[in-house]
Amino acid sequence: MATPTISRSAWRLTTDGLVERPYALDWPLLLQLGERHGRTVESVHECYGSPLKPPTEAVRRAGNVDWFGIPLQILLSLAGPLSDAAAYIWADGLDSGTFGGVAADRYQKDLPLGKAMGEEVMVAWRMNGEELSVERGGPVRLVVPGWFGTNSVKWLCRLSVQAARATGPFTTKFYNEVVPGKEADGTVRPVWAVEVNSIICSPAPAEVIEDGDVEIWGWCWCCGDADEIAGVKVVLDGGTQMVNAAVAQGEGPSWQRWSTLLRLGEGEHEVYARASTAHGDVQPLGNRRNEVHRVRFHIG
Ligand SMILES: Nc1nc2c(c(=O)[nH]1)N[C@H]1C(S)=C(S)[C@@H](COP(=O)(O)O)O[C@H]1N2
Ligand SMILES: [Mo]
Repeated sequence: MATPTISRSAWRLTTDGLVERPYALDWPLLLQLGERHGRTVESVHECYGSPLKPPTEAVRRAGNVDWFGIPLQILLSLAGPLSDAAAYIWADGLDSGTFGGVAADRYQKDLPLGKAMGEEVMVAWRMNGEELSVERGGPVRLVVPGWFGTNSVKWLCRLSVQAARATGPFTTKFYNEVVPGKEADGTVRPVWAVEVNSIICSPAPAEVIEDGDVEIWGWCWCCGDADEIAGVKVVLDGGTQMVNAAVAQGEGPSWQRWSTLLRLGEGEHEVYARASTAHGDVQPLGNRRNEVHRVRFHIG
């Protein structure tokens, strides 16, 4: 909607809902907790794309980030035992305004308790070693590794333990999509776990390279939860060469580097990379937000 103006001295993070001891935390207290429980998580940060458009075009807005903060589960545990009815954590950001013709006084998302309790899910205030800027969600944001960026609520002001899904527009009207392959019966799911994906970093589009052995490389990732990258296939010129790239070990929810050497002759070439997971998910060849990335380049 719009970037809010937040004064650090007035900022509070409230934890309430189905808990024994609702409480509010200010900035100095958060820093104190950080000294005891602070940790760093390296994680892919990927935008799903506009929820006003169908997910049939590649987006490729992704990065890999070092986040510093404390696990969400610690903030929840400070509120005492959760009620048996607890099933979701609602997270509110302080931005308000209108999006897609709908007015909202908060940006509100939710996480099922199972994900929220994962040790990778953080309330973060540093990114890549620096204090979070206001554009990045400072003073404090939620970070949900393995899930699309939309779930990582910026300008966090409230965590609420609830029995049912959040009721605001960003969980009801926006950010729900038809499950790929279920178009016929229209089964819908929330935009939560990222889909298997990869990008080519080199060659760059339209790059001119000398002939010989050329390194093709990029990054690949998937949601990490209970799944992992099984491999990356590199396909040249519609299939004249097909090889399995070497995939470097990743750390937790971070992306992984893949690379291969191809011997290339003069002329125009097109290469794509196709990542797959241990669960058998594979990047679509087209017509989908995580479709394979194709790069055309020139040798000679
Ligand atoms: N409060 C709030 N948090 C938000 C959003 C927002 O509009 N308001 N946008 C989300 C979306 S869609 C994405 S992709 C990420 C972008 O985070 P970045 O700007 O740090 O890349 O923030 C998410 N968190
Ligand atoms: Mo996004």
